[in-house]
Amino acid sequence: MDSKTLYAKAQTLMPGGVNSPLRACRYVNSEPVFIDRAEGAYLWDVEGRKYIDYVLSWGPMLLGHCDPSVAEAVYMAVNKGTSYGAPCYGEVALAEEIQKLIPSMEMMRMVSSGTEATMSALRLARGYTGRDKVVKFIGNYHGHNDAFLAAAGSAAAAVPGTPGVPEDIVRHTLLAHYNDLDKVREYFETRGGEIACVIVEPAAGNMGLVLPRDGFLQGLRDLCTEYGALLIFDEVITGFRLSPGGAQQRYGITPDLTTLGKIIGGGFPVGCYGGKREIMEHMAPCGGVFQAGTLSGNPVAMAAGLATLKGLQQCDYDALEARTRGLAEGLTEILRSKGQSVHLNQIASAFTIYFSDVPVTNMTESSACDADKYAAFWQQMMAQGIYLAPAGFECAFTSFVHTDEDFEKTLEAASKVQF
Ligand code: HOZ
Repeated sequence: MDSKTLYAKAQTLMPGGVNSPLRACRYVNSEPVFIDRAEGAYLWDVEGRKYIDYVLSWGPMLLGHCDPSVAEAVYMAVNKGTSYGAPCYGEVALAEEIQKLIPSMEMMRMVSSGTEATMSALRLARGYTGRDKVVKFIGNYHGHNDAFLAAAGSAAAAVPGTPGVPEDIVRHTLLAHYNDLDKVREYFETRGGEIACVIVEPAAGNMGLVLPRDGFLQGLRDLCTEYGALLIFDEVITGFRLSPGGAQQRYGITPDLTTLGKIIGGGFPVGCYGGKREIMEHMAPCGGVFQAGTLSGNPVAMAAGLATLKGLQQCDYDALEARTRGLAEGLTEILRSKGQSVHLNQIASAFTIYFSDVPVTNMTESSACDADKYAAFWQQMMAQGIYLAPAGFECAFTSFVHTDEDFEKTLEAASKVQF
């Protein structure tokens, strides 16, 4: 069946024909292609067309699709059963590996998605501090839990007022612009005793890639320490991508709690939250804060995650960063040579090129970008086999298996785009 037929059928079965809104490709005035398979840096759609993949399942496939050691670990795990709902070796091994790479995660809990991880971390922060308020940044996306669907990034930005989220819940969410430390300070000065935590994407990846200004993360750390609130780094995107120890290693700031997602499952549905032992011991059965799940610590996902983290430690992060910068700057130059006003944000193996007259440092600037220009760019790149995120407010990701030839083909495709 071709993508068009599948999409028509899907629309009768699922809202918008998709299981996650962005995939409907409405932000790029288009329709989705249905994927048949993936290997290395490539995707193939159901009609056999091959794409160079810069979405990488929204980040986690840093080793590329179907990495042989991950695949082997998964086959071995599947042969031993797919779910026990009981403790298993894999969850201990993965937790140990995560702790080695992210030492601030002295204890942790495995869950099944990033949404579950942030939701649980928030409950823990509230239970630990006995306070209700959370400071969150406009355009940061922490999954679809009620408390975080206030001025969220990614596709949630398009849902005005977010129907279904009670006002009673979001009144506990205090909003600040990303990089606006003064606003956060004001919140602490006026209601510091009510704030349980500040949650932040240490490099934001859901309003495009937006980097923290010098001093921003340290300022958050200092305010949280001063007022007895917890600092939560949502590293679902940055974890193991910005460096082997994530954004906290790269920026040298230690949060109280960290949330991780898909990458620690090698693409399987996994999340994890963890941090200081003293805080984590407030979770049941040690403490009174509750969270549970049959699929938490799932043996197949744990095996995939462990193989992924072991594989990543063999990789040259500096080399990939330099090559990614070359690609991103090359694309930026090509677009400028076509008269387009664009700005690039890049770090490690992630980047966003904004169709914007000004550099992008927060959601207001990100939302003001020219969405139609991005749509035109996206459509023409797709037609040439370059798979980019179907919205201008997402990141492009590279993997350790993208080749120089892939990058050259991508630049060549961009040079043929017409506006
Ligand atoms: N939340 C993802 C974008 N940052 C999109 C998830 C998906 O559609 O798979």
